Amino acid sequence: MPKVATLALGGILQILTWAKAISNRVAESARAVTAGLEVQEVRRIQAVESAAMLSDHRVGMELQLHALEAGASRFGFVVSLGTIDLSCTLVASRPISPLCEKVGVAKNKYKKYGQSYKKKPAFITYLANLIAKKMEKNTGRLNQQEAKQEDLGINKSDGTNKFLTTNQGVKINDDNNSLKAGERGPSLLEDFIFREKMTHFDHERIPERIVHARGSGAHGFFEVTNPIPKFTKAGFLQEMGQKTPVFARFSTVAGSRGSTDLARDVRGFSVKFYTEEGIYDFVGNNIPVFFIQDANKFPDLIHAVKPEPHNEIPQAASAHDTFWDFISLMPESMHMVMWLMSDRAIPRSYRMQEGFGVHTFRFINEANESHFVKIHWKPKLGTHAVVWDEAQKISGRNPDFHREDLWEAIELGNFPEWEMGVQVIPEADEHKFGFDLLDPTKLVPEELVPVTIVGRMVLNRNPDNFFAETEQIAFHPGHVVPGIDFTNDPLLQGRLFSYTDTQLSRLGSPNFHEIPINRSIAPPHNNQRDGHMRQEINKGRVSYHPNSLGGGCPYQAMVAQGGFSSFNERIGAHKVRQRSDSFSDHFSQARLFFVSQTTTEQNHMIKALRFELGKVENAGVRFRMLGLLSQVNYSLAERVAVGLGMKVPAAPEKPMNHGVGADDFGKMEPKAVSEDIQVSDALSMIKNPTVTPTIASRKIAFLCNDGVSEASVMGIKKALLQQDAKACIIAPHLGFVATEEGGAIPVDFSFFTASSVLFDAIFIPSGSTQIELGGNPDAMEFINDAYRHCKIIGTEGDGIDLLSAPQFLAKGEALIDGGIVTSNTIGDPEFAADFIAAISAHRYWKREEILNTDK
Ligand code: HDE
Repeated sequence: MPKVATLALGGILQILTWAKAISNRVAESARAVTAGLEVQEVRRIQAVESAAMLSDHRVGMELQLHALEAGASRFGFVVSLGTIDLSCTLVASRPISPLCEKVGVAKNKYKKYGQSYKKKPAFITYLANLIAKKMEKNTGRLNQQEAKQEDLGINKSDGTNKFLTTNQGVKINDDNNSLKAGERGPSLLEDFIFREKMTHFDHERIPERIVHARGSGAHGFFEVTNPIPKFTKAGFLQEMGQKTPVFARFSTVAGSRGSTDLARDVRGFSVKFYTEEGIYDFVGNNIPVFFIQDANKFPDLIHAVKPEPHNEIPQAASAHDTFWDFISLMPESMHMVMWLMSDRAIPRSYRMQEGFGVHTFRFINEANESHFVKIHWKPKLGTHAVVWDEAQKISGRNPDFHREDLWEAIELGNFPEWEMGVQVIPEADEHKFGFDLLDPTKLVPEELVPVTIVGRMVLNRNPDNFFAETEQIAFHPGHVVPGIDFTNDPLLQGRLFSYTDTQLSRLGSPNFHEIPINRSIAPPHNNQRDGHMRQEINKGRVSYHPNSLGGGCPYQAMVAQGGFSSFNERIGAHKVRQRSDSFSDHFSQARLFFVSQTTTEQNHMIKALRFELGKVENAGVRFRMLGLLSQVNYSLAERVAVGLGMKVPAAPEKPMNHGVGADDFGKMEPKAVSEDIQVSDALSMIKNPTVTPTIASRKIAFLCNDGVSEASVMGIKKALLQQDAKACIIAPHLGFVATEEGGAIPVDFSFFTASSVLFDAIFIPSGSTQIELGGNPDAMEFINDAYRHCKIIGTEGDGIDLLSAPQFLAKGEALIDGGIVTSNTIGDPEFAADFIAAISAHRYWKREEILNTDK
């Protein structure tokens, strides 16, 4: 919480305590203040230094304003009105240079507003305006990073110290009983308080997003670290250090709003940039390609993956017949399917996933030159995943795992961060590659066109209200600013229609741009009018263009004035309903992805396919899928087939491609094109595990029994905390565990409420009684799961004995591996360092060679 500015009145008065906030009306009316000044808080001062001093200033006063620190955007003043003394915190939309100014307030002004309570809002407004005018002279550049928070402040409300009222502002005396005819009689229709409350409740839900219903978001900022005016004139990418407020939302695709975070699915990765030139929405995924090439197939794809319509099963899962039936007839999906079967589809955290714009966009510079561009986000914590068995268990243990992780990280100050990068391709190179840049089932390998980092995004503030912000935010790939433009990718073109359309039924009105979280900080002015829930009060008689009665306002902007003008692309073509032949290589990049993975990652993909196809009941669908997989990589198909107890067909079922018009059936089969590259390490998470190895924000479970060594617990806990990791004490019971030394350590979770899958690593401290945990099945499951999921296990002193407890894993001989870090002594600094280094590598994947009997 930023500090509330302390002020003085006449240089003498000091605020000692803040108390009850006064009516919202004061803040509301005062917020209309100009020059970027907004009254954020108005409080009644409970005590002042001396009542006598105050009385001197009751009529006619001199305010002395103090800005606390250089660059602060928050300051305040105190004013004494009649018997109530008010402090006012003002928020400026720009940093204030250290300010200590005297503002004289004439007696007659105070008299004009009088001492009546009702007129106080007006007086506050008057004062704030006065200050605003003074400030206009000595304020710096707009503090863009805060601009959206200040804008949202307009709509924030807080019931603290307020009366309960109806929506019409009438104070409610009894919110517990409805109006009845007699104590035991029927309820009365007259009860407007009950009817209003119940009606509002009855309409609290809105339709969830048709896709990406499940998600979570946060506020933050984007900062330019490498301006790129050479490629784009987009205002927010021009200057080093320039900051733009953002709101990011991450989501799964198929599940409904209450579904688990850990579904095997693509993750949505959306960022709303509140730029000075209007809203720019980045609406991407954590996977750089998509299932289909033409938007017209999107409803089919989504119908196929959503729960089956007759029984609405399964929720948030692609492992069912209709999904794989569709895929088995659409070879264009094979590249995306490879990604979906990889661990990319089960991220460890929203904070540890990449983001991709998928489509090729255009950047347009001041000279109106166009470059093709692919946008990437690279997480500072590296790209990490969980394993499938773990994902399924997390779904039961904590379906809000990703949501909670994002929330907690921000609350604890571990602000998630990504670098934004671009792959820029000159117009002249459009046809240089074996694939078509307009084909959204293809990526541009980073080895061919490297990613240039242009800035970073930091998420540093949780929303105040999930519904108002995360649920009501409306993204649209068509929300662009001058300098960013579209290509003819047919998937993108269809999206440009769909996103506004969907908001009309989801948010219920064409005025969804007025919802605070969607509102641009560059205020809109146009002739659009009316509609459900219109907030803006457009003045004047003119709502058309051109006009003379309104002086021609609002007027059009020339390109030089920042007016958006679409890129002047030359198009000379026949009107056709047809797929370009250049889109027909469906297997090369799918193969590139598979062969670029490490053996561990390939094994995970094979298991995922066995799981997914194993859930498919129709043998024909499985068979067709094996046929398509054999076109990607024969050994992949063979190993999947073993798991299904089937044989790979000698040739795939023909025609393979059913995603064609009736007259083209059998004529648009997949074609192989010469491959641009054989292997791309950038596609593997394990080959690119972490940007900088770190354990920051990782959670380590300390398995403790009564009698645990306090020295052992505290020593390692301290070492982990120093690296910004989180240590949680898990014990057979809540409360405290008694220590060997005679002390007590507070317990965070019992074995009953926690589980290994919710942690990144485990530590078994020393202690003579630790061995007894071997008799606790929950504790044993904890260790077994950590071992099975290749997590790092650290232990010292007596803790080591627990690893050889008979209950721990059948494969006793395989116990000690590079992922198990031990020390015979307590407090060995080398042990702590080794343990930390091992955790920062995320997992000890080699252990799978022992666990994975099927190679
Ligand atoms: Fe979306 N998509 N999509 N999509 N999409 C929606 O818009 C759609 C596609 C993506 O956090 C919807 O507001 C079509 C690709 C994200 O609020 C809807 C097609 C990519 C989000 C819609 C696609 C995405 C959505 C549902 C094929 C990655 C969540 C609710 C032509 C580049 C945004 C909404 C958020 C949401 C349509 C394909 C990303 C229905 C027609 C490709 C991240 O309008």
